[in-house]
Amino acid sequence: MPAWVNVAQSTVTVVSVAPQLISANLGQIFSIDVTVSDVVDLYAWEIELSWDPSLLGTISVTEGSFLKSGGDTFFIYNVNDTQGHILIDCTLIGQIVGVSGGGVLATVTFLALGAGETPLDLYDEVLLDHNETQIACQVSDGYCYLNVSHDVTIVNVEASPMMASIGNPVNINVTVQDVGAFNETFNVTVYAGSQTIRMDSISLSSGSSANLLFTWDTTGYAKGDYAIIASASVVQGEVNIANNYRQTANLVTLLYNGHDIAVTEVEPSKTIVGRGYSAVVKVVVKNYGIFSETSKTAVYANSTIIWLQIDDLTSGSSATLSLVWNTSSFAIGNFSISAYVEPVLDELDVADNQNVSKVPVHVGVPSDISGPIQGVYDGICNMRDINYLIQFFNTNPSSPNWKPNADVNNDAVCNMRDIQIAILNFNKHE
Ligand SMILES: [Ca+2]
Ligand SMILES: [Ca+2]
Ligand SMILES: [Ca+2]
Ligand SMILES: [Ca+2]
Repeated sequence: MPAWVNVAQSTVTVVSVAPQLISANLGQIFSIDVTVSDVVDLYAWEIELSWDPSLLGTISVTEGSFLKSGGDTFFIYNVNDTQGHILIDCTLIGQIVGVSGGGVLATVTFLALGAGETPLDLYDEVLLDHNETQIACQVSDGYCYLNVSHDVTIVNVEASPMMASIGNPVNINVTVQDVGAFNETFNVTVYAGSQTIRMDSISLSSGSSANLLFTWDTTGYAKGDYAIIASASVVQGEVNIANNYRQTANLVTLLYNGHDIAVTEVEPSKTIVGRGYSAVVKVVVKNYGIFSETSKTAVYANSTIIWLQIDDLTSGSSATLSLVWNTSSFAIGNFSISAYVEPVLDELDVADNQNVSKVPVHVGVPSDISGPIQGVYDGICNMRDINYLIQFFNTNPSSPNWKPNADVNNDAVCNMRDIQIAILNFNKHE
C-alpha cells in the first residue's frame, strides 16, 4: 500500500553574499551586500566573512536597511585586512520585537588588489529573535573573479604652433601611457582632420608612459582649420577604448601663402521668424592669408542686404558678427541667409568668400511656429501654436529644451509675452 507523505513547505532562512558571482578588474572598487531572506522576528545578528587578503582590501563597511526598519540599532564591525576577514554585529535596541522578511544586513566595499579568484566565505553566523533564541539558517557564499586589465591611453596631445603657413612644420607632442597590468605593444597614429600624418609602434611596460614627437609636414595640405587627433590601437583584451583617442583643444590653422579671406559660418538663430520680429544671424569671417587685411562683409536675406561690416583682420584671425535681422520690411516667404566678403587685392581663392546658411528662414504670421507636426509652421496661428508655446513656457537659452523659434519677440525667454503675440494674431493666416 503506498503511503501518502505530506511534506511541509517550510521556508528556510538564508544569509547570502549578493551578488553571488562578482567579476572586477584590478584597481576597481566594488561592493557586495550581505542579505537575509525569509527570516521571522530577527532582533540581532552576527556574521564573519573571509577572503584572500592578497586579492582584496576593504574600503568601507556600512549597515544595511533591513534591521533599521524595525527601530534603532547598534552596528559594529572589526576588519582584519592582513588575514582577510571581518566580524560584523548588529542588534536592535530596546524591548521590541524583531523584523521579518528579507533585506540587506550590511554592505562591504572592496578594492581589487590582485588578479585571481577568491571565495567570499560567510561563517559563524548567528541570528537571534527578540527572546534571544537562535534562528536556524543557512549561508550562501559569494565568489569573486578578479581580472587583470589591458588598457592603453592617450594622456595628452598638443600642437605647436597653432598657426602655420602651408609648407612649414607643425610639431605634435603625444603622451601615451600603459595603465593596464601587462606590457603592451601598440600603434599610435596622429591625424590632421581625416588625413594620417604618421603611425608609430611603441612598447610600454605596465604603468609606464612615453612622449612621442610627430612632425607634420604641411606641404600639399589645403589652407583651413584642422583637428589634430591621436589614436592608440586597441590591444588584446582591452575593454576601456574611450581613452584611446584624444584631440587638441583647439584647431590648428594652415595659412595660404598670400591673400585669402573667407566666410566660415552663417548661422541664423531661428528657422521661423514672425513678420515684424527679429532673429540673430551669426557670421564668422576669417583671414586665411599671411597678410593683415581689411574685410568688407555684406549679409543678405535672399538678394536684400541686411548688414554691412568692415573689420581689420590680422593673419589667421577671425571676426564674429552677431547681427539682429528685423523682418519688418520683408514679405512673408522663405529667405536664404548668406554672407559675402569682398575679395581682397590679389586674392585667388574666391569660392569661399560666399557662404549660405544650411536651412532657409521662414518669415510668416507671428507665433505661427507649429502645426499638425510639432515645431513646423502651417501658415496659421491658432491653438496648436499656443499649446506649443505653453510646452516651452519659461525656457531660456540655457534650458536643455530651449526652442529659439518659440521666443517670438526675440527677448531670450519664452513666456507670456510670446503667448500674447499669438493671441493678437489668432486665426491670422498667410
Ligand atoms: Ca584604453
Ligand atoms: Ca577666399
Ligand atoms: Ca500654426
Ligand atoms: Ca520671448
